[in-house]
Order: sequence, then C-alpha cells, then structure tokens
Amino acid sequence: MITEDEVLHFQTLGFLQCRQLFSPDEIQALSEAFDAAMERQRGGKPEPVLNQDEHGYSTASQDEIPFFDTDPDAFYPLLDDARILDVFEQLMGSDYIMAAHSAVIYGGGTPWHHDTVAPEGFFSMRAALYLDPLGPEDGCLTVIPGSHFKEFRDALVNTVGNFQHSNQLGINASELPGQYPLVNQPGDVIFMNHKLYHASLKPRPGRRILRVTCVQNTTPEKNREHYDWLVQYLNGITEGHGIIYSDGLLANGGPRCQELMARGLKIGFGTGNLIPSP
Ligand SMILES: O=C(O)CCC(=O)C(=O)O
Repeated sequence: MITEDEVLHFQTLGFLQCRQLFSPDEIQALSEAFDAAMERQRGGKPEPVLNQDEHGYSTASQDEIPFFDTDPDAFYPLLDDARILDVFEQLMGSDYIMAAHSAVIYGGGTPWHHDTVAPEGFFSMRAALYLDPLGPEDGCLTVIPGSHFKEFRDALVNTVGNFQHSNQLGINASELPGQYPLVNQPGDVIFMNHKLYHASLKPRPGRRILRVTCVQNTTPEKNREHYDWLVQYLNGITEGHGIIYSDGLLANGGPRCQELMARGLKIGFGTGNLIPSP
C-alpha cells in the first residue's frame, strides 16, 4: 500500500518510485531467471544484438512482449503481487485490466518520448523493475515531471519532438531543463503514467527491465470515448504481440491476476483475437 501523499505525488508528477519493494534475494532470483529466459528466447545465443545509432539510442534491443510465460514460476507471481497490484489499484481505481507483461534488454539510451496517450480523464501505466543499479551516467530512466498533463506534453512534443534527436529549444535534448533522473537500485519499482515524457540519456547497453502494464477499465455506457480508446489500445497490443493471456497464465495465474484478466476477457482482449466493436 502507498500513502495518500504518494498517490498525490503520482497524480501531480506522473510517476512514483517505490524504493526497495523487493529484497536483494528476490531480485537476484528474478535477475537469474531473466537472463536465462532471454537467452532461451535468443535460441541459446549468449549475447543479444545490441545496436545503437550515432546518438547512442537503441536501434535494436531484445524486447519480449509477452515475457512472463518464459518462466512462469519466476515471473507469474509478479502479476499477483500485492506490492505491485495494491499500488496499481490505488492509482487507477479498483476497475483496471492487465494489458501486458514484458521485458527488455536495451541496446543503448532512449530518446525523449511519451507512451500511449489515453483521452483526458483516463490513463494506462506500467510498473517497471530495472534489475541493475542505474544512475544518470548509466542511462537511468529520466522523466519530465508533470508532462502527463496535456498542455505541457503537447508543448514538449512540438519543441523537443517525439522520438526525435533534434529539437527547437536551442539546447541539446539531453540537457532539457526540468528533467528528473530516477536513480535506481534493484528492488525499486517505478510506476509511471504512460503519458509522461521520459528518456534514458546515456548510451549504456545492457540495461534490463521487467514491466507490468495495466489500463483503466470502462464500458460504453460509462464513457463512450474512453471505451473506444480502450478497445483501440488493447487491439493495438493484440496486433503487435498476439496472445497476452496465455493458456499457462489463464491456468496458473494467481487470484488477483485472474480478476484482472477476467475483465480483459469480458471485453474480448487477451487471447489473440481483436475486440469487435460493440
Ligand atoms: O529505460 C528506458 O530506456 C525507457 C523505457 C521506456 O521507454 C518505457 O518503459 O516505456
């Protein structure tokens, strides 16, 4: 559980870093399982192909969505873990949907961008466990607090750009004022609204992240605009990544995960089919 102050922190700034939610032993087990599963996904090749462009940004990383089915014993418990789900519930309200579980080994940094932008009054978000100690010099996740608010984010998109290396502010994008580096110790969990502007500003290859992605739920009766966006968002995940609720997860996911999947299944998401329009 987080405090009311922490909820306000997330609502105001667009992110919340919860320090040391997982113990060193838990992180070591996750880290070993992560490396082994990534290697299996690479067909036994010991190293991923880590490419960077001339700015040090990843052009190819090992990006696995869905990922947690690669080692259910190690990763499924994260999808039922109160340390993560209680926070989602406090931030999104009790009616939300499991949308994805993923992992990445980054080939370098990541330019300024935001992720999915839901309509006003609605949002999706993720919990991220970076498995390595990361400071600004290692390309820790760096955010522009408050940029989940539309007017600010739109101004940044216009001047700094989205996935752009150049900008119109007359400064190097890596020196963007207002940036806030989230120095990470393994065991921290970073909760972030997808609308927030974020980047990783140093080209350190090999940063490892585990992510759980959720989205608020609604119905056409409650809010047609939000529902239409939700369907489009979930259909986009299906088109990009196929089945998110595998047979293994549907059979073995814990009780809270089952509830979150049941809501997705009810509107037609999770099993690889596109959600029909109502
Ligand atoms: O750590 C990074 O390089 C950026 C992560 C990111 O863009 C994301 O998780 O949405």
